[in-house]
Amino acid sequence: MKPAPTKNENVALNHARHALLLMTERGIEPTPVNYAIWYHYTSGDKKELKREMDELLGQKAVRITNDVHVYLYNKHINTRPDKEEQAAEVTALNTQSVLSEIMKVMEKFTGETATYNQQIDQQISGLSEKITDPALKVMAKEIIDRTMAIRNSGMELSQRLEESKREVTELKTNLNKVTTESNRDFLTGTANRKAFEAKIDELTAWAKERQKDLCLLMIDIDHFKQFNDKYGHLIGDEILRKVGHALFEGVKGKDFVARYGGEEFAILLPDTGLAGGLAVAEHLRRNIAETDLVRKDTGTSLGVVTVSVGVARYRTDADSSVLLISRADNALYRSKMGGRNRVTQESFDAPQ
Ligand code: GH3
Ligand code: MG
Ligand code: MG
Repeated sequence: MKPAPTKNENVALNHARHALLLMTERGIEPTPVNYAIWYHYTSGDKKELKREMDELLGQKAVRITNDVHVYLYNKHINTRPDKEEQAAEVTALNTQSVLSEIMKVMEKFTGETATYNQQIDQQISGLSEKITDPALKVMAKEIIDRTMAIRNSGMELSQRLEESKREVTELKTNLNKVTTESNRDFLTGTANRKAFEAKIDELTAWAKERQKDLCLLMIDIDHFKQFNDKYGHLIGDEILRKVGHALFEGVKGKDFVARYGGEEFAILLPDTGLAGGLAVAEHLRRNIAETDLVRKDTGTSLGVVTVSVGVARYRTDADSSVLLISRADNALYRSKMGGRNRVTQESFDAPQ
């Protein structure tokens, strides 16, 4: 049995944990020098260091860089009188790479079976001798203790690692699945409205930042209500699926097809100007209008559906997702007013 940690060891361990927490919160690199500063800061045993750090933390604009840590280390912790020796100590401490040695110990531990107990004991005793800084000793001790506990539990660490690896992979797969499902329209299999809202914000920001072209197509099935009335909602759904499929198949990989709502779709075309957007829209419109829809169950013809399209281009100087959608919507409305089954581009005198 391992002796229980003494009260002092427990206190030191708490300081160590607190120090690591503060460093993580502030995104401070976990080098031994940086760690030493934060360990002494949390333990409060170097009053001047604590006072100076509190002052720095009070000034929001000051970033506590590695250089600031080295400055504080040399001023409050490094006891070597000579500047060159001081620098040597900082370098030695940071390149000694205590943590990577600990990782080596753990790797050894996972890799071998027959001789590993003996090897690990040797490594650990060698390692303990090398670490002189009290703060690092505490950190190393915690890791070594954990390693020993796993060893003493009699469980194969490699087996446990394999198990957790499997769990992590499984979790990732599930997470991906859930994310994909929540972004997809269940009926047509295209992206849904929620995913569209996110994508249009992402692409307008991208176009603005890189000064790139971006086009939006708003597409609405013509007289769809009549189809539903004539054939019923189930056939209506089948047609919606077919139109969604035709749109998806009719564009390139980086283009984004979404069901905007009801019998309306939206397509985002990155790297595409107004002329390109109009060409894609016309190609999709014609393709749909020329396709004879065949009923899946009976194989009989349902005739054709047509779509009306509105096309707008994102203006990188002064524009927004909302304005872009509204211009494409206006253009779509004019396609309907003009007789349907047509493509209309945004009107340049439309309100910005
Ligand atoms: P317009 O050419 O002016 O667009 O005429 P429309 O009949 O397509 O337009 P309207 O807005 O009057 O009707 C849209 C119809 O789309 C009404 C609704 O029943 C149908 N619809 C919307 N969502 C679905 C769906 O998920 N499944 C089915 N089967 N029909 C839907
Ligand atoms: Mg319609
Ligand atoms: Mg509609």
